[in-house]
Amino acid sequence: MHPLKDRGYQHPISSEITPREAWQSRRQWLQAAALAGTGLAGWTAREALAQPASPPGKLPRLAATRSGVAGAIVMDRPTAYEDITRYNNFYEFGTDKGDPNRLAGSLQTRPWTVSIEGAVHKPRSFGIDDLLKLAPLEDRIYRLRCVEGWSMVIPWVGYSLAQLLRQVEPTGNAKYVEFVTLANPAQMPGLRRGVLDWPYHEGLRLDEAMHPLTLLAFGLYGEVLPKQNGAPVRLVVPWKYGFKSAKSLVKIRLVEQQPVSSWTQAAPSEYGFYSNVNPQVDHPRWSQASERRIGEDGLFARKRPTLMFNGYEAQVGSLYAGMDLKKYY
Ligand SMILES: Nc1nc2c(c(=O)[nH]1)N[C@H]1C(S)=C(S)[C@@H](COP(=O)(O)O)O[C@H]1N2
Ligand SMILES: [Mo]
Repeated sequence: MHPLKDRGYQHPISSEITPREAWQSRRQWLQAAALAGTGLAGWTAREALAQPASPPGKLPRLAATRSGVAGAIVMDRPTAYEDITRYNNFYEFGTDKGDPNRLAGSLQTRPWTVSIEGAVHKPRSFGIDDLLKLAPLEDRIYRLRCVEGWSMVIPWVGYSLAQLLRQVEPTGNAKYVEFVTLANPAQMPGLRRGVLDWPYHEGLRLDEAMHPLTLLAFGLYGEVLPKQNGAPVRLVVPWKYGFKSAKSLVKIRLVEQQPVSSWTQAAPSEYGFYSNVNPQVDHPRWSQASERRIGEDGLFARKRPTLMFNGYEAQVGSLYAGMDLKKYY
């Protein structure tokens, strides 16, 4: 049985509503649900009332079209904009969840360039406006599962990283991709603390980076990214723990050797290179079998089971065929 079905969740199937209908307004959501013929039978009153908040409309809008990528739209209810933008991990602005929302205003997101270098035939620097125009922007709704045990559902705007990587033509030596993010002490008060090795850096295997679900995100809820969520451009790798999804990217390097990421450097026995979401492989200090969905806490809080590869097993499972996922955590 589908793990969410038996807990009373009934959603219209993804082919019947568009991503923006999923969050644009309570009325649209109800209409979409009714059109899909499922009604609200399986929803508790609390779920029906706790509609996703729409974005405040203070940031520029980003036009996008529905994504055709398999798995790009999960039908879990999107987390409220307020929660997505006030409960963050962005250690460059401090380690408390509220710090990025409070302090990221100092981040200068323009002008902004992302340089792509290393094992590529056509190394290049892209200005943010060129990047935005490089491929059609798509609406995608992904689960995001933090290694700490909480999750959200975020309606992103962006396109597959593969579209960018193809432009620079990786050479035969490119086996991995390293991501480097901004480290500017004048703009980022959190850099004063040595909690991580700055700049924040992450890595993927080339085939993971080329997977269509791997997203270069420029926005959420139909608007440009709020600074605390990694403006002006970030990575989103939905089947991996959230720390793999590096914010505010400035450099992408194609390399031959497996990169060591900031979190692996800080605690190699706790945060491995792969960090695929896996309910069967516990963190050394806590279980990863279940998660708390942000916005669902409170009196009627219930934990959700964590899904293998965060629910994207059908799309990405083959990337890890034959691998011991306990060893390659
Ligand atoms: N540069 C940078 N990127 C980062 C982080 C960070 O501290 N710095 N935190 C990561 C972690 S642990 C998570 S869970 C996600 C959180 O993304 P969100 O705040 O947009 O939900 O961003 C990831 N990307
Ligand atoms: Mo995280």
